[in-house]
Amino acid sequence: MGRLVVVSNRVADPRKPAAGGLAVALRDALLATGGLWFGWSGRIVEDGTPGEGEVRVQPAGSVSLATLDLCRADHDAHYAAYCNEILWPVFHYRLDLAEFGAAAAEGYRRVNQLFARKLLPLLRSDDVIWVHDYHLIPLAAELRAAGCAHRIGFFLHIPLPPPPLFAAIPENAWLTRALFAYDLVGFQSRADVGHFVGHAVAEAGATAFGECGLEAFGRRTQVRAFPIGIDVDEFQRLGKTPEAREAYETTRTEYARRKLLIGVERLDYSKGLPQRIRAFRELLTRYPENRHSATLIQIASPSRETVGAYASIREELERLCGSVNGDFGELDWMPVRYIHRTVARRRLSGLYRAACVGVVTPLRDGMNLVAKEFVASQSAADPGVLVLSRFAGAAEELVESLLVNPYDVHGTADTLQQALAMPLAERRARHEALLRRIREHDVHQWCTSFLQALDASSTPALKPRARAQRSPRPASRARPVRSSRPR
Ligand code: ADQ
Repeated sequence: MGRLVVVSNRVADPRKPAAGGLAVALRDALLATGGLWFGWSGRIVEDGTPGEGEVRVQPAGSVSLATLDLCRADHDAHYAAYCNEILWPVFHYRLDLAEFGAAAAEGYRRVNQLFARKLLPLLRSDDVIWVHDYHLIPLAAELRAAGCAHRIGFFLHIPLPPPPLFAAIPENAWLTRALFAYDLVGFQSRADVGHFVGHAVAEAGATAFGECGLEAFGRRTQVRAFPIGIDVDEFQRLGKTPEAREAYETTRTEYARRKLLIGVERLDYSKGLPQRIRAFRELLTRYPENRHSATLIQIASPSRETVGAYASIREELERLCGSVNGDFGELDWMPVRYIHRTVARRRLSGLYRAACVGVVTPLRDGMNLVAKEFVASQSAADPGVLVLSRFAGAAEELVESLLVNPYDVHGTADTLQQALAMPLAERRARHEALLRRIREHDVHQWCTSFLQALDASSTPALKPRARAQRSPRPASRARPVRSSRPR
């Protein structure tokens, strides 16, 4: 494979452990190929010109980090509006929260064009380009329009909704066409692949070829599921650090007479937090033996706080936690400990280990890495139980967890009770199977299998070059709908 070029909204120094999941995942491939990582710098130029931005390239060991500034208008239309107020809610099945608008779509396209224009001069002929996530769906199409013939792959970290929901985005035809500019399109789950194939067949008359190929708009692309994992060894090493041990021991001592349940996420409406607190209230109501005992530690880190929907979910969560504590709490027992903060990863692994039950109940999630971190942190001798939403991508893999429908508050409460009462032998058997699974499909395997598939994706355009992308709105006008199904 040639040099790996990663493009994502944000860039991190892969040598730094605090860089987080994606950086850890890509570190080996970037270091091995002396790769380039390209993305937004995080800086907003208040009075900058739309469609313009300065790029800075800096070395990080053998890897180069190239970052691009965005002007206020581009940031607001691309990131704040199109990504956060259209793609994020619709892709998480929340049409009701989407704020559609042509200006946002134009800004989204403008920033993708800017990315393409600034990236092109940095490319070498043997580069392999891997584009990440919903911020950059049209990037390959913009690169192709400028003559880029490199192998380009795309991975969507969030879910892809079923065709009728995707079709509600006014620019859905443009987005679908843009995905065909990639040689490989990766999704988190088989369900997401099915949604994309269904949409491409129904709306664009796509036809299938080979095992995972789709053909439309005069281009062929491979479409496959690559469920992302965690670095299990690294997470287990974190669990042995003094900070992790301290978090574990303090928590265990403080809650010696209690049974701990833990939830950890960004405070996002996709994570099912109000439903979880309602289910916990129901647990205390239906199974009173848990009073004075079961304690839910809910860590929800601040996220996109300027977006209205996030402010209201925060208010709702605080109100619900307050009412459970007011109605059930005692002087020596608070049923819910809600913490609106980011917790250091090392401490987090100690907290996961101290808990009897990991409560991971999103209403919709691409994968959900917290579920895998919880499993990796447990002691094999006395492991906790994972309660997992059937609507997380992880549910396709982690079938030995206790799967719940988070909308069903009573059912979730019953399952929490089952988890709290589970005998040791069953906990061990389930944990052993889950750990084996997350080891087999860890983040390194995810990265390697995507890059191998991209390398093997010899699916050249049927026409010499995909046609330049039209602007989002005109392209979204109906194409003839054909109902051919994939072979
Ligand atoms: P996220 O929506 O951010 O990611 P998730 O997969 O759960 O969701 O990853 C969150 C990460 O942040 C985990 O490593 C977790 O430990 C950490 N984290 C969350 N809250 C924290 C807190 N309060 N303090 C400290 N750390 C915290 C998106 C998609 C997911 C997909 C990932 C990776 O939405 O579905 O799994 O990308 O592809």
